[in-house]
Amino acid sequence: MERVSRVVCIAALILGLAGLAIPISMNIASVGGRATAHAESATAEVKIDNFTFTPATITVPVGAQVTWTNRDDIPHTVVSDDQAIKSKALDTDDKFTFTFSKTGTYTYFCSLHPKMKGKVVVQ
Ligand SMILES: [Cu+2]
Repeated sequence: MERVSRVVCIAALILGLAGLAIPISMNIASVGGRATAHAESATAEVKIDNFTFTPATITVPVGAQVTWTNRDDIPHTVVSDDQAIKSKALDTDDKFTFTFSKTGTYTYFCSLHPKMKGKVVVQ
């Protein structure tokens, strides 16, 4: 009898450990998926650094929020070619967020440095 209960106890311990391990590994998997699948998530980030939008072209689903962050020491803006998107001058570490609710290709530039260009493709 004692032997049986010890086996049961060990089995319960193993199941318990497995039960703990499964949620942990699932969490790691979902975090990894979120980090790599930018195009499938509802938000996207564009950095402005060294007079460059990075990435220059991003593809996002309808309804996605795109946030631009100015990492440069000088101000920049985000202005779409049709002026529908228009940020104020962004100082260092300022952010600008726009929600894209319609499909299409949105080309934009910095109104202070018109050679700076970028593109958002909304699918
Ligand atoms: Cu600029």
